[in-house]
Amino acid sequence: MPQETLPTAATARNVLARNARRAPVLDEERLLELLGRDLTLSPQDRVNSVNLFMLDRANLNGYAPRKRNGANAMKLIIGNRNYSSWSLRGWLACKQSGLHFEEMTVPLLGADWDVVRHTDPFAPSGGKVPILWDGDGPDAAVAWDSLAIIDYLADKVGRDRFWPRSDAARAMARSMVAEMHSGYAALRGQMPMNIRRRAQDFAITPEVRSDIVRILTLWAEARARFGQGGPFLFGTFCAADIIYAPVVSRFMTYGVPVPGFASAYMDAVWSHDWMQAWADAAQSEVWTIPQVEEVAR
Ligand SMILES: N[C@@H](CCC(=O)N[C@@H](CS)C(=O)NCC(=O)O)C(=O)O
Repeated sequence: MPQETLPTAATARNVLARNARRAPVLDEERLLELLGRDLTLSPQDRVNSVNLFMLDRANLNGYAPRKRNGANAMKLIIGNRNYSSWSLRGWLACKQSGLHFEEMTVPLLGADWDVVRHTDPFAPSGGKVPILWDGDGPDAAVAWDSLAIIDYLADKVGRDRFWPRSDAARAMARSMVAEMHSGYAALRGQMPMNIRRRAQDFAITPEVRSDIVRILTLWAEARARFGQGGPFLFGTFCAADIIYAPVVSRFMTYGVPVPGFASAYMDAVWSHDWMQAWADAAQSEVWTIPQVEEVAR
């Protein structure tokens, strides 16, 4: 796994800054031409360019989703798969919806991030990912924030795809999701998601320990009361599993010791096809975020 940091040299960022506003459409041919003419690129730079290009094609010059079977495809903008836990949740939510969507990955906190985050596609969220664009032109629907994306998609395809049917199970699932979304500050801050990494002898602080205990307690209760129909928190894969999936990854990265039932649950999440696909893609990403890597040392 490459550990080098993103280059600070002017790369595709400058190309976009110079041309995106002037050119009505910065298409692939034009971008490659500009890159070839103006810049000497390292392999790392090329990856950034491709991603900026993908973004450009989708949105930089106005939102223009491609059609599939006559219907507009939704577009999900996500950050680095290795690090962006909220992106993982938004992406899993799109998978769970069963709807077709296109995805665009932007490397967070890299040399280009400060430029990219101020472009139009990021305006609704104020420069954060994930963002889901659905539709065309001024009437396009846009949902940002992972929980809003879950709610938006559940409204679109039916609540049962995302939430347990019984009132008792659903009330608990919704509460667990809300709690993850608004809480666990210590765990989120001190154990950032880093899918590729396996930390040795990671020191768990008392604040993180109490977040972990709370999460394990909730997992245990959900599994015991509502988990009969399958290996996930409420039996079948649902919004609660989507929201806790990055926690599974964190527990693995930082070597958190867990009881057997939690280990079995984590195995189920980790071996889910979508998680495997996400983790594989995270493995092949070349970007690193040094401040997150530092935490695991
Ligand atoms: N509450 C939001 C959080 C979104 C968020 O903080 N995303 C992070 C990536 S995981 C981000 O965009 N960070 C880049 C930045 O703030 O510059 C959600 O649920 O989606």
